[in-house]
Amino acid sequence: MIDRRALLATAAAALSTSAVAGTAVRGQTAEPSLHALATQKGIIFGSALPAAPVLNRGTADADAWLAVIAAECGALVCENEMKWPALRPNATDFTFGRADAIVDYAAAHNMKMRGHTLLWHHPQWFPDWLTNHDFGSRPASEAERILTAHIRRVCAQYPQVVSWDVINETVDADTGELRETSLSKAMGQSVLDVAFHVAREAAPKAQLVYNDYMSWEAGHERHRAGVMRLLEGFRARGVPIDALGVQSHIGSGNSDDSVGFDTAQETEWRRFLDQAIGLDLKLAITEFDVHDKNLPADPAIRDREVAALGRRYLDLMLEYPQLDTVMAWGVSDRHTWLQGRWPRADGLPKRPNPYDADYRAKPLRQAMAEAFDAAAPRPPLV
Ligand code: 9MR
Repeated sequence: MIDRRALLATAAAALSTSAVAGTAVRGQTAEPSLHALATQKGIIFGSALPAAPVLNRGTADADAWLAVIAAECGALVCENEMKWPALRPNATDFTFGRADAIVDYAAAHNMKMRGHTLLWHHPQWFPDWLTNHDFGSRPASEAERILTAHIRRVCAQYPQVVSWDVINETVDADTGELRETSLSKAMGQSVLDVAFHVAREAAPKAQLVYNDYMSWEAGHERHRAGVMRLLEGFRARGVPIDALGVQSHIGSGNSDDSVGFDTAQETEWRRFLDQAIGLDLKLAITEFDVHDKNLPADPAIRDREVAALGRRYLDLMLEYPQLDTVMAWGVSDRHTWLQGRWPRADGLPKRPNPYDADYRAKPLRQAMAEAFDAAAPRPPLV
């Protein structure tokens, strides 16, 4: 068992010349980590991480970033490095280096790994070669061969993964229909069932997850309905699926809609979650962050509102004893996908993560700690 406080103290000492790093790291030493608080309740807590900080160790930003990761997380998930465009330069080769770096870092720090994702079944996120692949005269068997080989090889490379996002985001959020890709055109939507069956064979001990971003917010009705149809179909066909991954990119949304966490929508959301657990599925929060796009400029107000929404959401989700995992989609506002998308009208940097851009803990970090502390214990995944 790694002593996280000692680790933080070492990191803080190593970084004492770094203006970026010092404060946040010191600020955490007296408190139990989010991982410790979550573990007490049988919950895995961790974060997405790209390879960059692991590969850039020795630079101030990478070391400060990893100090927070090492102090707070009991699990990691590669932000991008296990996706097809990262692993597959072409139809025959695999490039594991960047994902390996993250997995090795996790192992050295006694952290579990989640796997994201065996198939992001969305044409936008396919590598070009796969979209343009010539599936030949027997397209269904060629597509199945490529898919099966990919899943077997990747699962064999990472046997330590405790939970795989087998399929990511294949339900069109606007229509609720299944997305078409080069693979589904070649072999039909059986691509989804096959992926789960092969994942079960190749990773027999891992939790197998369908992961998507449907939420309680206005405009998500078709998305929720489409995901539920998919899950019901999986169950009816005997497809080996264990959990629904609820990404949980919550907050003021990707449009100008308000947060909309009102009673009627909350009722609908609970109904959706109840249906999922009624299918004997576990639940996982796989990509938590709290978008502050439409909140006022004042950072203190923003941080307070982000924390309040985060707390309310986590409390609701943690009411479900089936929820066994909470993964943050990044720990620091310095490195979040949301900085590059849907800019705020005032152009200010966003503040969606538990640590700020200088790696100082924010009210959201406290809200997460309190939510874990308030949660009922549950049977751990592993
Ligand atoms: O955060 C990820 C970003 O760096 C990538 O550019 C993007 C495309 O690969 O994916 C982002 O992560 C997404 C995740 O893989 C699936 N759910 C939505 C996440 C945010 O877009």
